[in-house]
Amino acid sequence: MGRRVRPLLALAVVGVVTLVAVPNAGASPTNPIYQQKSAQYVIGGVATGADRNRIGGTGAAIDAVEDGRATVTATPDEARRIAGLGYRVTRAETEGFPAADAGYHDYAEMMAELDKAAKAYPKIMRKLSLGKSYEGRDMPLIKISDNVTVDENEPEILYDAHQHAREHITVEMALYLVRLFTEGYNKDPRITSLVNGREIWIVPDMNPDGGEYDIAGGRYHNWRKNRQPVSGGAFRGIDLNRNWGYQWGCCDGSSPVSSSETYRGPEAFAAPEIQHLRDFVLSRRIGGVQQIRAAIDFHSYSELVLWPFGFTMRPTAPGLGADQQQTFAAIGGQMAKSNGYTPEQSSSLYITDGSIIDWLWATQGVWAFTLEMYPNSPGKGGFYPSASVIAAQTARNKDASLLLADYADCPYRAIAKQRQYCYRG
Ligand code: 0X9
Ligand code: CA
Ligand code: CA
Ligand code: CA
Ligand code: ZN
Repeated sequence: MGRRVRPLLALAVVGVVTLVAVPNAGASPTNPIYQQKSAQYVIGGVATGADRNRIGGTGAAIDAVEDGRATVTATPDEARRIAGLGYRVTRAETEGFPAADAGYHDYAEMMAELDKAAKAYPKIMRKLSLGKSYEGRDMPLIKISDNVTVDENEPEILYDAHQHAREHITVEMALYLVRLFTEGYNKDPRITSLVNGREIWIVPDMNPDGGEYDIAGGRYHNWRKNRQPVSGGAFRGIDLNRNWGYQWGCCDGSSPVSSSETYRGPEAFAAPEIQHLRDFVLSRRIGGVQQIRAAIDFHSYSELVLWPFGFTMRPTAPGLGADQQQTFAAIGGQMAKSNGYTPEQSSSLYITDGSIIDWLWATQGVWAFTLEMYPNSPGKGGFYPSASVIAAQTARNKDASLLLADYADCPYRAIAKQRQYCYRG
């Protein structure tokens, strides 16, 4: 498949030229300042490399230097120390998305929209909490179903978005699904029957800290990972989609180096955001039976439908036999037909170890897909497509999303083996 553009990681790393990574001198992993909440500050009077080193020496992360001003991410103590060195320190205004992209939802706007929907559709929608991100942001968990307060015996499906900070269009996708299932209920018969016959879980924002950091100061920072300090505070961020605990770090599909874009973390499930989704999924295992049958993990960009495994190029592996592989390929192919994406096993893109879909499938038997959304080339905006495409590019995945929800009762229907696998007895 070499003809295809492979925008994903390779192109991602060249983005911010002004970025200066300053390793943190006297940082200690037990230093209590790392327990404090970080924020962005603007530092005035930053002219020379010596200025940057002095500022970096406090432990603050220098995000960018422009026109004599540095934007840093710092704890309150670090900010005080920078001020103590004689620099002018102000809190960076949180301006949300750049004005031209105001159509995207920042964290506060996302929360407001979810609260509004939960209030408007209390019979079929609940807004719960998955847990808190590293910096303490609430991670919403949405349930949509008839009799929503009751755990009914209905196939469950999970949609999660935004493991990667700069992939903001995936949050829009999750919000689209919330609107689709709520506003379409008792209007569109297909939606009505899915809301009645399934329990739908939506996690719109797996990486709220990274997402807010990526737009801090009204500029994009080309950020991918979460924001927890690693290597004793020298760097920040674990790649959440390399931190899952199945074949973690096995196969050169992630990096052991903490400054890397694909840093897998010091151990599997080191990121609190990933722990929370893992614990939720495990909590859906009832009487030894995982209730979640299917999942879509939304990413951008490349316009792909991907299925397990990512850790090996082999189409089958222990736990993924020929029938399962064919079922993945059949459903993936149908989804791709509906949205015009390219369907393939996830490793045909590149090997990834510690990804969510490998864990969901191998340890929970969840039919898990990754969708890489719009665009399919860096020329169309890469990770930052114009807000004007949101409506079309989220609606484009309506059928793929509904199709998988529909299959959740018995995915083997896709290869006509439902008798063999689903209705024995
Ligand atoms: O590298 C990733 O995590 C995904 N691409 S992205 O540019 N959005 O970062 C692809 C993941 C595909 N592989 C698996 N899901 N295993
Ligand atoms: Ca907005
Ligand atoms: Ca129900
Ligand atoms: Ca249930
Ligand atoms: Zn991604």
